[in-house]
Amino acid sequence: MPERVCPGCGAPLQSEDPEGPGFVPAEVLERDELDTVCRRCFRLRHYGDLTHGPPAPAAVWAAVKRAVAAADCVLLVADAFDFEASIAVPLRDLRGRRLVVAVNKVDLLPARTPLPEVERWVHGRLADAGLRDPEVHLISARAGWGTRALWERLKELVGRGTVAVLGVTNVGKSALLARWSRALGKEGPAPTVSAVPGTTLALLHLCLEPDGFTLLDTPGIPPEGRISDWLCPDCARRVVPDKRLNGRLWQVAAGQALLMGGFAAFIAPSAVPEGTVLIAYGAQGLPFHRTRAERAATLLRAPTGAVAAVPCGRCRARVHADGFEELTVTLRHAQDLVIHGLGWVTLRGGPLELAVQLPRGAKWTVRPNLLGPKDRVGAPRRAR
Ligand SMILES: Nc1nc2c(ncn2[C@@H]2O[C@H](COP(=O)(O)OP(=O)(O)OP(=O)(O)O)[C@@H](O)[C@H]2O)c(=O)[nH]1
Ligand SMILES: [Mg+2]
Ligand SMILES: [Zn+2]
Ligand SMILES: [Zn+2]
Repeated sequence: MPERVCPGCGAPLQSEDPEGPGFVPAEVLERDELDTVCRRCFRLRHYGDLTHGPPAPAAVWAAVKRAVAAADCVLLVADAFDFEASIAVPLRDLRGRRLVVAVNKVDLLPARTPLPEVERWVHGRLADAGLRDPEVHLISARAGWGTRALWERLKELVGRGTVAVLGVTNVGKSALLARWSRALGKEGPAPTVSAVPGTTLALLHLCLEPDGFTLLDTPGIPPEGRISDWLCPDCARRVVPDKRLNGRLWQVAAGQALLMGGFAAFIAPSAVPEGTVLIAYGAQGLPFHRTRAERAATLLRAPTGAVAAVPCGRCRARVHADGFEELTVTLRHAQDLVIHGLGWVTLRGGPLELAVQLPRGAKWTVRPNLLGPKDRVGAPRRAR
């Protein structure tokens, strides 16, 4: 008999180790019902709590390599909110493969965001990352935008072949497959979707139409330096947006600073060109706090509750463990400074030499602005 796997996370089902992946009590496993999912998936689906952590990186890579080897087409899923962190996959390994990029979660972008402009922006960012002119689809697995067209396109591309769905953790790979699964009326549990990074544990094969193509859901690749990954589920819920983004305006003035929760401080220089504005984007649950420049460093390190409810005491120990890095970033008009797994600020006016304080290990990127009027002049980009 072929090995039975959990239809939620791909882990082989077993009833020996209650703490291990794929656990189902023996009597449930024996009933051999279609809707059986493992204990971890059951708890994630019904209570949103996690019984054990993400899969080991070696297991993730093994699954991803197997999926790529079996694929006629690779569907790389990226995240519109945290784009740079979400394309931190070794894109070079995918060269020579039929590749389609789906940028998910576009429902988070402000209403009236011109999507053709976003699509051009995505092409520019991918080209900077070494991927010239891949096929790009802007989608929302949650709202269902663009998902049907993407389905039809994949069908056209692979016929009865195989599509490997890849990406970093938490971009919504399983959510997309779950949406297709529901739309096509597939019986039995869809892949498990959760706010916790590392939900999918192993390769999951899905065939949603008779004689249709095979989809491979894969465990997400863990990106480095994404702040939202360092947090408990409660703090993560405050930092990862769930509603449309709303820019918060800061008329930058000398001697002032802006704090994003207890995570990042942006400190204005002593001379600021007139009319310089920073627009800050982050989840609604992430408090933004304006203060005097000389108070910024202290407030950033202040105990939870002093200016921000995030990170909580427990997360703070982890986030602040290696101290803060202090850097100077020169931003030009229409550039974003993105803090991976947190949010970004867009500059209008300037240029501006910002002093930035970040937890050591957090990654950041300067990029052309995602939202708002575009600067047509090619702006230099810097990343780390
Ligand atoms: N706003 C928004 N959230 C989404 C969308 N798609 C997925 N999500 C959320 O993103 C989170 C991660 O979704 P998953 O489908 O579990 O992500 P994944 O890429 O399979 O993650 P791993 O299995 O950990 O690699 C969940 O909280 C989803 O509700 C979307 O289109 N819009
Ligand atoms: Mg998944
Ligand atoms: Zn499972
Ligand atoms: Zn926390």
